[in-house]
Amino acid sequence: MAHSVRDRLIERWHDTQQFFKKKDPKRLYYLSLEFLMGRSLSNSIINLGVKDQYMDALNQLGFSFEILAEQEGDAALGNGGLARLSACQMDSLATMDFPAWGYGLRYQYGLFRQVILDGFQHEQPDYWLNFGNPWEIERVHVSYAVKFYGTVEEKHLNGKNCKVWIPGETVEAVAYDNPIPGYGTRNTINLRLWAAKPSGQYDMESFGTGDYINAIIDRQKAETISSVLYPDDRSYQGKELRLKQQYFFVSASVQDIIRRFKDSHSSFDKFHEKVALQLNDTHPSLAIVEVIRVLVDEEHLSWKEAWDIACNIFSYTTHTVVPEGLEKIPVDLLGSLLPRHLQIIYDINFSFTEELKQRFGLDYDRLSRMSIIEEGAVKNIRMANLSIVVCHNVNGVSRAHLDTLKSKVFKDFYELWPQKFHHKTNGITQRRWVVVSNPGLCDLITKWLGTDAWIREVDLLLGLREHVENKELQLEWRTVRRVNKIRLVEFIEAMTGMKVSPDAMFDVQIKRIHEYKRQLLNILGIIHRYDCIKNMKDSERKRVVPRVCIIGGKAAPGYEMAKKIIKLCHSVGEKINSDPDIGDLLKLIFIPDYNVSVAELVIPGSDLSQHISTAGHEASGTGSMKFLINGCLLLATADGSTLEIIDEIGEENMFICGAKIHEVAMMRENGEAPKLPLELVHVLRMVRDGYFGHEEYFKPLCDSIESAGDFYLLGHDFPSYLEAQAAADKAFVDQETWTKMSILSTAGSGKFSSDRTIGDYAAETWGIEPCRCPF
Ligand code: 26W
Repeated sequence: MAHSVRDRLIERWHDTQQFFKKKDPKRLYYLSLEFLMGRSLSNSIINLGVKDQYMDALNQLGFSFEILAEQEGDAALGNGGLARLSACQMDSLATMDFPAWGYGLRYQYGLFRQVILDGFQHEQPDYWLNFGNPWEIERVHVSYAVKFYGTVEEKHLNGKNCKVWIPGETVEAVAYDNPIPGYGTRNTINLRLWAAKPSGQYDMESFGTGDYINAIIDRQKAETISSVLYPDDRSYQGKELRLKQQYFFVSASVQDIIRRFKDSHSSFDKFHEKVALQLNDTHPSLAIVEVIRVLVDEEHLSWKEAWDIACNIFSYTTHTVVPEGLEKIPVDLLGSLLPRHLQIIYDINFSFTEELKQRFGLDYDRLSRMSIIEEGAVKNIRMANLSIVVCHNVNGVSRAHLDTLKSKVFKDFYELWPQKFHHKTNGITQRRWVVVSNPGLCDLITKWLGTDAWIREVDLLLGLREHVENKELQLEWRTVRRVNKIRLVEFIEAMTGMKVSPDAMFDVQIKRIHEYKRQLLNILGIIHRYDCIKNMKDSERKRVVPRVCIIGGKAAPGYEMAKKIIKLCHSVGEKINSDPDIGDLLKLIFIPDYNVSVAELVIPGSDLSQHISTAGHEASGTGSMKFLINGCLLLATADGSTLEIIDEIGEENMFICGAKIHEVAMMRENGEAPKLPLELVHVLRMVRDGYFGHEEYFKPLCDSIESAGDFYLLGHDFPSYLEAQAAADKAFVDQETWTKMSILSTAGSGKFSSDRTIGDYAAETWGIEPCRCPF
């Protein structure tokens, strides 16, 4: 079936590329080291508009589409938020007919599989290409040599002094194309992923030495460049392989882009009118240096010409909130791997610091803060500074994120170039997150709006507000949600062996495990709830709203605290779930190996979802938007994109808790360790006393709150968190009110479509226009 769908995809993909070539519009190239695409089959047949035909054909052959679709594995070439964002944005770019391409790496091993043994996380390799990948087209003839190491020599060529880079190693980049079909359009754009292969050029040199066996082994080593995705989504460790990956993908992409441009242009005069390059965080920021290098050293443009082009074509989006999260590369490492690039970075930094001196005088503190080179015991290149200096546009991913960039992370740069800084609030695609994953709700929305046009024009969802009081809609809404809950009940039983009741409130927190995302706050709240129920009289128990608490997410393999949180979740779950006093009143489930496909199943079946990062730490957050559009209520802190969600659907339709961003800043400045609330002290006592076993192993978790300053302010936020939870219980008892809140959540979610995000980027950052291929 995949191969038959693929034929259709290739046909449209081919027509689209021909059409772009003929029209020669300004194109967007989206550079990202991570794409979390998930499955492709359902998405493809829906976007191609052939779902009914395929379902019929399969039925005739005696297969069920649902069962078949579940056989497909996820393409998990990314970690979390940033990676899923790029996938959603590709869907919007295709659907909105933008002449865009994605570029990335074809990792042989995607994000690790999470296996839980005795409550502990273990990582297993995700060899997703084991049974072949029907969605990619290998382009053996589209390949480029990528150079590493070596030396730079000065040469005198055609009356000019030139720099010539003599590489020490060459690796071949081979293209694998992944068609991305738009919805309701023939346009099918391309996601080109590069794989590393040994280079022919390299062969000759090493085989010449006579050491045949070692030459073969060396050849194989080339392939390691694209072998594995780094599973850490916050810290940079200055690893050589990571830097090689970045440059490998950037160099191949830049060569490809320049070659395509030169196919139809004889000079670079119009390059900036035809090309926009978007950097998804700083991971691809070497592209800036590579473009300058190719234009100066290989195309023989002047430095000024190359510089002007670079400044006009690049834009950068940052996904980071804390300065420590910014990427730094040791100068020595970069200098040995990419000697010519280091020279160019120094040249850029020289002119930049000269400009700074002119503007601010000899303010050495400022100069050292803003310099692209960080001085110190180890000299580093600050990739964010490099990106800001060159890019014409720097975007944050939510309004609150932009405020933080202006006032903290990039304060100095904001003072210098206020006009560069903007935000484009993130979004998610309603095609995958409703049409594919929640067909019941999709049909219901279409029925009540009287059109399915909302799948391309999401603002039409607002029309649901008119019907919110309609009892018939409310009943149908509850029925659809109930069916999704039952599907989730079955999934939970299959994954964990636990039977849970669909009558309970399903309370979900699924995302990467991080201290700042505060899964620990959630678990401590659950212990508190458990303790309360244990101490209740029978008459009181009758009033308890039954809950199924669901937590899922992966911890970076080296992140000890996150791993402890996973274990605590299991230990607490074991205790609660087997306590006969508790029965169906409370269950705690950990869903293993959380990924895109799991999210597609869990989100439509959730009643309440939690987004409770310490205010000021989540740049945006996009999980919340998927829950919102599916009519799941949010329990959240006033952080990242939640602040904008409040504006759209109203605080009265959500459960908001915790310190505000400015309060967090104040408490941290004052350095006061506030007194912990008694309920929290009691709950921590239970953990410390070994109520859930493993007291030594859990000690650092308790210490982080009680003796290490409670950096993430669990103590401060605990009471208001419990209040928000109580408010959710109260609302759930009145199912009619709850249903109305749920309908209003979906109705108000339109702003958080990636179609809106991409529309804003296209108009305000990239300057590209739709280019629609005729049917
Ligand atoms: C390997 C190093 C590394 C470092 C940072 C890999 C990936 C990252 C990302 C920037 C982390 C990330 O995914 N950030 C999230 O980006 C989302 C999309 O903008 C936001 O919604 C989240 O708030 C942000 O945490």
